[in-house]
Amino acid sequence: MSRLVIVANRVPDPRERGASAGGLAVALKDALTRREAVWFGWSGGTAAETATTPRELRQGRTTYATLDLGEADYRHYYQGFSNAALWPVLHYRLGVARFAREDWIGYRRVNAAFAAALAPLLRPDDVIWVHDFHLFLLAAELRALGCRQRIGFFLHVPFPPRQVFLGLPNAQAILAGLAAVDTIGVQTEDDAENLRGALIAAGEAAVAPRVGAFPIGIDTAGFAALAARRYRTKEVDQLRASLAGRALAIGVDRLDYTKGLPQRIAGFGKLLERFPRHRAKITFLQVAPVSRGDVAQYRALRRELDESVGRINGQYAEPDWGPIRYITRAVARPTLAGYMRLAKIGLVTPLRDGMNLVAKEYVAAQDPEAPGVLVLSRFAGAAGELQGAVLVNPLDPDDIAEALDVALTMPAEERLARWTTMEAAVRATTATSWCKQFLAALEGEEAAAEAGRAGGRRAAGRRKAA
Ligand code: GDG
Repeated sequence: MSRLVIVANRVPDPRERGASAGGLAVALKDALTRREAVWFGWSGGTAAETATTPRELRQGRTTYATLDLGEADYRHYYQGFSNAALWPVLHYRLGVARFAREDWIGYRRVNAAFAAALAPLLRPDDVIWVHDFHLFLLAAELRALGCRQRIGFFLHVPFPPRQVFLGLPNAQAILAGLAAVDTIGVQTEDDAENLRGALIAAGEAAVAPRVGAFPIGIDTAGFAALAARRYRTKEVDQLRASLAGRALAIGVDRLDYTKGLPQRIAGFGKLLERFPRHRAKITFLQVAPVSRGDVAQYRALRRELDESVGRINGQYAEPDWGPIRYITRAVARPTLAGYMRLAKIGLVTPLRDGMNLVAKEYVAAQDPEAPGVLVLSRFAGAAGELQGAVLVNPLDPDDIAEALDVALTMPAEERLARWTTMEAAVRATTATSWCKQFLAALEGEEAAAEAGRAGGRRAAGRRKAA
């Protein structure tokens, strides 16, 4: 089997295991244990200049190869073009995006620098899988250096309608860069349609047939087992005791303006205002670890949330009950799994999301005897698969309040019926199946040809022996 080369903006630290492992590392775990692999990308650290030679660390069958980013590259490539321009535009928020020509130049420079540092590590039969919007141009840069390996690209976030994407300065150049990719994966059919439309509009119609939907999943069985195990631990017992018999609703999101947090808090406030019978009967726990805390928009979001949580708590709290608990630190993954199992409601209301793994984790974490209710944004990729959720428009706090009321009063049989369909869906599409499907599409022809060649060699061997 040929070697797999994963390229992503961030490379996980292989020394940090277990509790802190998350995201892509969990999703790729299976693929990385099956074959020889390299994981290449940014170390997370900065230096005066972007490094030209990666630091390598080998663990098991994977070599982790990382580069520090130069200070200016960090500002222009990462904070600038990736986070301040591409991230909002890909989430349909053209108006929030901030463009600067220097950021685009920095983005191109880092994509080229990554390609130049990666190329010498490559073997002719490697298969390269590039992840996410930070590295739209990497494949084209590798091709310019003469790389002929198969290259796949997967976009974890949504792809907006072409009219929105083409509003991004340099959109044309990004789409042209995708012509260097053999298989282009996105989360949903809608994203695939949007990307094909943008490619056609940009004069890259020949690339459109290479785009396909590959919805990502989680390690469903593993997360379910973790939640069941962690349900009876000190941390979860403490939370349970503090609720004093009240229902728990939980939200878990990086603190990001695409996750719909202000609207969600407002929705919870509306529930207490419009449905007074739930007052002092439900507690909402929002876990929102700060990410990208050095970007102005994220600081503003934090201030807004501090204020609205404070206002609602001030208005409705009783001496022995506070409506909202809001934590801006990360919670360890096993504890989070236990909290999700304890929660009667999973409140997942992003304004836009490529998939949203929290929705799937909440479903996997439930007690099959008494599952909770998922309240889910229609604009999360996961909504396509999780039709058993109570779907809401995340921009409408009244809709969220009504959905919470429906969830709190839902009969047990309906809860079970809805959860059963969702659990089947999260078991059908897992992290492992996502990986396999994408790699099969990427390596399809190659693998089939190799099998054919091997078959031919075996037949020739038999003829010789005969
Ligand atoms: C991007 C796309 C797509 C969150 N808080 C804590 C914590 N988390 C974990 C969750 C979940 C992960 O982080 C977040 O994944 P999401 O999918 O919800 O969202 P993004 O980070 O925006 O991911 C998204 C995803 O890529 C995969 O393709 O689904 O649409 O935007 O696993 O549980 N984990 C721990 N503590 C926390 O406080 N341990």
